[in-house]
Amino acid sequence: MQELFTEGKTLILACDQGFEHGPEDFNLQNIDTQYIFDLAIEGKYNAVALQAGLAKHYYKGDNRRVPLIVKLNGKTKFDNDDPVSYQHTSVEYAVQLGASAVGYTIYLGSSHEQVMFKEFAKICEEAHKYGILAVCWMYPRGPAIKDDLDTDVLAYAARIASELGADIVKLKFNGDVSAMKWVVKCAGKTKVVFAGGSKVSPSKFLGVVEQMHESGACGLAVGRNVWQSDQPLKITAAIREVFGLKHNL
Ligand code: FBP
Repeated sequence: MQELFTEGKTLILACDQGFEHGPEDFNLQNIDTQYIFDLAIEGKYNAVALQAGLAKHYYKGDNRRVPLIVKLNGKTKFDNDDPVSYQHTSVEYAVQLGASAVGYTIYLGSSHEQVMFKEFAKICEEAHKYGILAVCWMYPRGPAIKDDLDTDVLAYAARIASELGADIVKLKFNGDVSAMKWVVKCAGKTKVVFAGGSKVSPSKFLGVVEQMHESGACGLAVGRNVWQSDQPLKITAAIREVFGLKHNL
């Protein structure tokens, strides 16, 4: 079985977009969660991140070769002005499903941020009691946020995730390597992974991946730029190379 970290690095294949954005992100091939697991196994990903309902149906047999991150909350694309995303699945159930980690999204800057802070802090406590990790998708969004990619905002997001108890924080990347180095520092001992974003050309994406690596990230939690690609294993090999991981895929 693959481990959640390889030489301190982690590459997570995210597939919670069906919930967050809707099926429009998918096609006839990648809408099949088995396709995502096949990619994760062949691409030697350190984890697949998805909702419990998908894990229940697919996290069995050979698919267990890749560690599982179960998302405990989720919201739709219809709710972005002042977003809130409540916990709808327990840590205990994630553990029963075989999870190595649980994931939770916080919308820093929403008028509901306190609810999400409280839920996530409790999730960290429970996850650590079970001996699994807690991953925070920390997305500044809502009435208090003018620019979600502002360095001070991202640094604040990183810091709060760390102070709440996250083992890994997932952040968006603003393209300024020296600024993002500061953001990574603000996360302290919490490891930083960057989100992939909507699909761009492979060369553009890999240029950003190089900058992400240079910023001190321990990896990526990427979805669309991999599973929407015609050559997902080729792009995976290139990402692995940037992070200094073996890539004889
Ligand atoms: P992508 O690499 O496809 O962008 O996935 C990263 C991710 O964080 C997903 O885990 C999540 O569903 C989505 O982006 C959230 O996107 P948005 O910023 O539109 O809410």
